[in-house]
Amino acid sequence: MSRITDVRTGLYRIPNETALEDATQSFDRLELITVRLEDETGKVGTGFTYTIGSGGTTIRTFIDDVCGPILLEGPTAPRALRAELAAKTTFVGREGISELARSAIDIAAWDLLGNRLDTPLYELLGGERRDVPVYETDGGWLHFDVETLARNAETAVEEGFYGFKMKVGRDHGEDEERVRVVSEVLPEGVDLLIDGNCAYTVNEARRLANRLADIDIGWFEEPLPKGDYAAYADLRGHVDVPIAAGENLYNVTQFKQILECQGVDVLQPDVARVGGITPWMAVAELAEAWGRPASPHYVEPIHVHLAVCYDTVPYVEHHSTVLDRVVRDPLTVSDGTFSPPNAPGHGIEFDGLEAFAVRE
Ligand code: SMN
Ligand code: MG
Repeated sequence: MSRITDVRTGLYRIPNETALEDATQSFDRLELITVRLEDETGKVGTGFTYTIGSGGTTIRTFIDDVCGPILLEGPTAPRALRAELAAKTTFVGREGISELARSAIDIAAWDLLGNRLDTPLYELLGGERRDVPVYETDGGWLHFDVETLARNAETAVEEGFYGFKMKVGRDHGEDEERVRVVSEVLPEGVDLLIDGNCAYTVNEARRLANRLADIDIGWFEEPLPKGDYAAYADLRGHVDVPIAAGENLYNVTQFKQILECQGVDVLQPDVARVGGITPWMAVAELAEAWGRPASPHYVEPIHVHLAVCYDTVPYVEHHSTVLDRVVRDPLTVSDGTFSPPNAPGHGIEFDGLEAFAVRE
């Protein structure tokens, strides 16, 4: 197979119109770190990862300084390339900066393969094109007062979304009221999902779940601190609501560990953080083997290709409004669904990104 002859990276900071608030984070700009791979025949693959504000310069430097030379020497088939990168770079870490960097490269390698074979990503991965249900995240942030939150939930229903995710975790009395108001707006068939962004202790999360026990909640996402699988298992053993986690898990082993601890019901791998498409598929297969749903976190223009490969993906998240600002043909929601584009590779073409370039 043709070798990689050119590796280029980019760093972009795209401001959010308003900062998006959850219980532990404020998302006031999207940082995109892009990787462009070109092979000796002139075919190109593009990948990216993101942060919610900072860290991008370090990720870009890691790609340029550590991964770049390996890419120019190594294999180009995505799985072989991933194995090579893992062998040569995990000594500096299997999560965070280095896994974000490897994610961007893995996505670029699959896109390059799709472009070489003139085949859309979902087809390359063995999936059949179909409509994928979508749930809405955009209206559920903590900075919305309860009236706005309820209106946003109503709009999501009108637009046909299959679920509405709202943030909790700021004030426990307020949490209950906000969840009850939204639950009254959502009709049968539109799932209510709540996301704690790691803000609770086991006892606090358990009390909230018990107080809301009469409401049908599709999942309680990230109730507890990142990585504390024993705490997740403790909580899950004491509440009925399904527990979701995964946006802060950075490799297949961590998903295996939280499953083995009995700490999770719904796995939420993020292709731009878990190491790319190759490990994302492994997590989806792990979920399938355990009889658990996998529902991807964020980055829907890539996840829509991956979702069609599995019957165990109930829906994809709709969240990428900031990303959409710099993409030529953003996915559109139709009857509450997305379908993957038929262009070769992932089909994402950036447009207007240069205006946000960081030159350092
Ligand atoms: C979230 C947090 C940070 C970036 C993107 C999305 C959020 C979610 O927790 O689940 O949508
Ligand atoms: Mg979340």
